[in-house]
Amino acid sequence: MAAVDCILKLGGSALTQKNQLETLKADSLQRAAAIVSKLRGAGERRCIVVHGAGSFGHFQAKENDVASGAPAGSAASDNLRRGLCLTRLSVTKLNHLVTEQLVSCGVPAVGISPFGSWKTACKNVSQAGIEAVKDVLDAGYVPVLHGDCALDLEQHCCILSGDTIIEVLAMKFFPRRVVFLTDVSGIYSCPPDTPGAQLVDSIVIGPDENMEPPVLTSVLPHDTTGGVSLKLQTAVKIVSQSRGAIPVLICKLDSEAAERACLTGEMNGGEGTKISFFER
Ligand code: ATP
Ligand code: IP8
Repeated sequence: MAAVDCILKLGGSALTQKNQLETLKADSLQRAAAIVSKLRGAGERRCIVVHGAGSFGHFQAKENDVASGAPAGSAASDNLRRGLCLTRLSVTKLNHLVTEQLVSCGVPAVGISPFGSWKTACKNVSQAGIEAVKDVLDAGYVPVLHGDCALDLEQHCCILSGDTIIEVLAMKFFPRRVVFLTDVSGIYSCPPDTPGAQLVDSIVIGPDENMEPPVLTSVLPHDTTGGVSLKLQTAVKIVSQSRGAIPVLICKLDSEAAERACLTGEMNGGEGTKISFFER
């Protein structure tokens, strides 16, 4: 399979006001689309964009407990099915907005919803819709996936985070780098709104997937996929399973560092967090 240059996660917290139902940050979306356009202009033609849900999806999923699905062995209730439909309507609305902005910046972007081709068993990915992503890339388009609902073999359905999707894509496509663009400058020693929180420039993953330094995290009450801690878990897996061959960078979408991180994989101290593999 031909290599991919960059897998980019546009965080739901960066693209939307995560606390206000279906509220887009239009300026941030424009900035994100301009970055993808520059990546293509710089010759990085094989890139994959994945975006989170932010305030498009998490509220509906939380309200209807879509992440828990139905108890094993019992049928899904009408309420659960309706909740799944409402969640999907919301995330696909954001996917349309993101794809539309990319196309208007000259990027040949095509939205791909994971629902249907990605499946889970007890919330773990059991089937990934890789072929569709590969075909779209090979045909010269930029696939734009998103966190979504998934049908689950054990519990009817669950929520599949964009972060989990990225972990699977990274192992299949082996990109030169994975970049997470979010609403804060990177990973902090503790939640960024906590007194004394400090941006961590570098996190090193040891041979048994331990993280140095360790960090403390928090999550919004309506976030159905675990917030920044899932992002860290994804980053740890990508770096350790590739034994450092795929670097992971996390920085703020609304920053000068974001463009450079995506284009070159370089970031200066104080600009974000680079996650790399322990070397003896
Ligand atoms: P989505 O899942 O909707 O795509 P996202 O990927 O943009 O969202 P979140 O999961 O919302 O990102 O994580 C980012 C948020 O995590 C930030 O707004 C920040 O306040 C919070 N956070 C909590 N603890 C930390 C930490 N130690 N370092 C960095 N951010 C943290
Ligand atoms: O925001 C969540 O995806 P994420 C998807 O990438 C839904 O974690 C449907 C809430």
